[in-house]
Amino acid sequence: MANQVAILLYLCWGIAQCPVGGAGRAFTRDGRETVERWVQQPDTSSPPASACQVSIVNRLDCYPDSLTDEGKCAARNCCWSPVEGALRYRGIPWCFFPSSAGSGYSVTSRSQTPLGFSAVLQRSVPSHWPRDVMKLKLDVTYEAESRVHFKIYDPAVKRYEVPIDTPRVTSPTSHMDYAVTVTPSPFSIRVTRTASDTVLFDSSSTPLIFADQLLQIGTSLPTDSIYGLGEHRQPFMINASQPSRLAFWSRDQPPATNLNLYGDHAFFLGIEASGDAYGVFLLNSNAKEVALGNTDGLGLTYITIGGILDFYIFTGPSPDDVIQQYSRVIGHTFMPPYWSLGFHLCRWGYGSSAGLKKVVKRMRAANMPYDAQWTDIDYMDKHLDWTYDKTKYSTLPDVVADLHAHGQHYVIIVDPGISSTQPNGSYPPYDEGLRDGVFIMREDRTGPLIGKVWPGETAYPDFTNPQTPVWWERMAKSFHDVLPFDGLWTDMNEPSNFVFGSMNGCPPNNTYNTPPYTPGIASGKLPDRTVCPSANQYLSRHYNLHSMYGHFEGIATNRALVSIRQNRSLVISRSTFPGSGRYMGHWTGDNSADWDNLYYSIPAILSFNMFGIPLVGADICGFSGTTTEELCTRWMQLGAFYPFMRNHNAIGSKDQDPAVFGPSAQDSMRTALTTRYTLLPYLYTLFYHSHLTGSMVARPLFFEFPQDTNTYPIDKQFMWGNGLLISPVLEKGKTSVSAYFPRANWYELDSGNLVEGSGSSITLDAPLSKINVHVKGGLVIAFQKPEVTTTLSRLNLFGLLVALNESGSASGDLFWDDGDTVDTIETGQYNFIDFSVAQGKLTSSVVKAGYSSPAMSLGSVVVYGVQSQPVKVTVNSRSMPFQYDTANKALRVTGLSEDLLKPLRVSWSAG
Ligand code: MIG
Repeated sequence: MANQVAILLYLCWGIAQCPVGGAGRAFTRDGRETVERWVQQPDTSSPPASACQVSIVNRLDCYPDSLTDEGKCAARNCCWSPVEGALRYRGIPWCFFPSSAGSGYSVTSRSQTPLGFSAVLQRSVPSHWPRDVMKLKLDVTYEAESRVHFKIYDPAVKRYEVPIDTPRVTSPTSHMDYAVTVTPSPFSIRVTRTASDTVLFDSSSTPLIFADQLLQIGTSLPTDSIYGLGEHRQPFMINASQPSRLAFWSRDQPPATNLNLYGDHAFFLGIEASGDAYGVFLLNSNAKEVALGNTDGLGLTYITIGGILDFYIFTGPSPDDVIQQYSRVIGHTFMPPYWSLGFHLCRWGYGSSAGLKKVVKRMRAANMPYDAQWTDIDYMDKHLDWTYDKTKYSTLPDVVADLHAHGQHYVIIVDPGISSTQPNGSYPPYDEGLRDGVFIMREDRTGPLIGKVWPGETAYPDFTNPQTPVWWERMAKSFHDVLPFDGLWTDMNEPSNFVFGSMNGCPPNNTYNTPPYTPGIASGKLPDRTVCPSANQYLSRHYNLHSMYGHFEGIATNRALVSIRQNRSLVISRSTFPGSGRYMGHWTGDNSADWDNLYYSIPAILSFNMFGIPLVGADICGFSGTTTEELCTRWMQLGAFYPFMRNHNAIGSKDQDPAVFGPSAQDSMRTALTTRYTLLPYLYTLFYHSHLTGSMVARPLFFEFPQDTNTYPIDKQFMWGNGLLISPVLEKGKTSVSAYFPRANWYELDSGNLVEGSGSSITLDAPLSKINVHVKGGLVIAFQKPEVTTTLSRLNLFGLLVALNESGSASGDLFWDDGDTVDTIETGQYNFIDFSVAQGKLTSSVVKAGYSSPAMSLGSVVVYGVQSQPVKVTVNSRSMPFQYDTANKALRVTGLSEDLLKPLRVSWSAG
């Protein structure tokens, strides 16, 4: 009773909005009354008069469930302050909780640890959130020269922590590029890059809150140019001075601005005006949000509703350094099978195996380079996983055999939802899954949680349970015996649910389903389009693990495939989490067939490369809606430079495979495909580097030109590695493109025509038949004559493209193996060759020769930027005929057949 009075007093606080009558009631975002929020509020004194003076960015939405007004807001005892002007549409709450600054936490003790220091933090006045953790521990670990790790957690009660492997550092680093300082009262932490004195992280301007289901920490920012914070639809550069909120909670959500999409990546990279870069990673898988922009100065505030505060700061200083440092924490990409870098074709609704066969045939007749055919849920029998429709798709096994006979590969979709309504004993995935206890359990643990997806009512495998991958592999294996797929496409794994929470909804008045605060996610309700957060998984509540569902499914799926096929395999997942790149690639989901979506694919691809998932692509030509010949042509051209290239569309939409279009569109598409296939050895080598070091495959311009501030916002052009610049047309009706060229020599890929980059934009010709690609001077790129599959192109002669820089030199490398065997690097079954060029001479050094069949033979050398007609060209001391293009200053030597595993020496002497 006394407690209730206290609650009432606390709620009335004397704020202007304190309602007349009906006071003391609090509501969750779906309008249900809850007492829980207020139970731990011993502070009955009036708040300071400034309780509603909360800067825009620090406002915690008190009424996220629907539109509100002053009266409704007052009924929740919250502050009311409408936002006008441009800010009005940015989702800034008008009705928000009073300031929770209180006196914050203070450091009560501090101690040195072998790798850093620890501190005990104590709060004396509770925040207005239930279950404040009044005593916290801070561990700061100097993990590496350019990486500091700090954790704020409850030392008394073990809380949920994200189950991914991160480096365990045991020996101190000899040198640190940063300094960490702690202000004792109120507590704040600051990380400075010592070389530049830049403050990279400073939590002093935002109150630290650490309540059971509301954790908040903020930081200042040394720059307003930041990148990352996915998965969201946004330009690549996020302007941090513009107030906005980004929410994170994996969701089956077609990309739209400001909505939380399929994956969760709370990592960002900032580039400072000096060209130095740094990175910040919050390792936390709970629903969360990041508020950007600050009326008090540049800042960023994290709010998460569970777990702990677990941060990594990376000091760079180059952008590429930052990404390598981040990848070291989350893990490097898997080495994709070579064929997966070819062209993939898919659609939802081939209708029948005859319909599918027709498309395969016309693609072959049109001579389109094409490595993999996919089928979507309509190949299944009643949408049941691990079955196929024996009526409509009766000849599917023959189609697959035929693909394999042509050196092509086959990928099928598999959804996580397992039908729970098949007759007993008729559907092993459910029967055995139930027997093995692999499904996500209801809140009361009386049985599997049942939701609804394509096959009707479904249970959801809990891939965090060690039993589940075993069962999953068994199901995959017995289906693979029938239909030998080479890759698996894991869709719907946010996980998606057509009903709210479950067939019976979610247990009400439950702190996981309706927590005290819900971040600004689409719909405002955690169970929306997914399973109840209160459901039980092996490792924890779904509440904690939700955004990792696709990650765990992908790990299990990758392992199953590798074990079944005994070969490198392909998993392409819709939902991803930090570390997913070790096992899977990603496609960017349900875009639509319009020019806007064509553009937004570039920021998405660059962001996922930063997130350690370089094998990424968007649905080429658009998933929903009707594409046009022009749009699809432009999209095939751009898509030829997605690290993962797949054309896919929705059921009901018109066919959009390249072979369905008219002759000139087909020619343009074939040219784009041929260009990609020619460059695959270079792309593959970039994946090797990514696998080894974490550096990115697709990169923004500023990674190579961090000193050139003009490059920071550029996301309509991008690069492959540090050498190829891609400048696509992204607008309807355009036959030219304005492209930015940083200071360097750039050569048009096919002609060698020189563009002297001067840090300005140039208008390039871009007829519908052409995508502009330029090679940076200083680079050697290995290529191979293209074919209609990689199975064939891999047998062809190699070529070397040398692009000379201003001083006539260049370098590059080539990684090569059989493209299929698992762990070739670990077992030494690969080749690695370094190329360098100076003073009219190209030489190679064979760093590793561990793979010999078929032989690697060099058929041609092309050199761009040879200033005058050579008088003589020798290849391995033999004089060879050559052509010299005077206009473009390009030297071509063809008709060679040199063993690339022996040192190579090509020289051209000036006339
Ligand atoms: O509820 O399997 O993003 O690529 O074609 C839609 C059918 C389910 C969503 C995927 C899309 C796929 C579609 N799927």
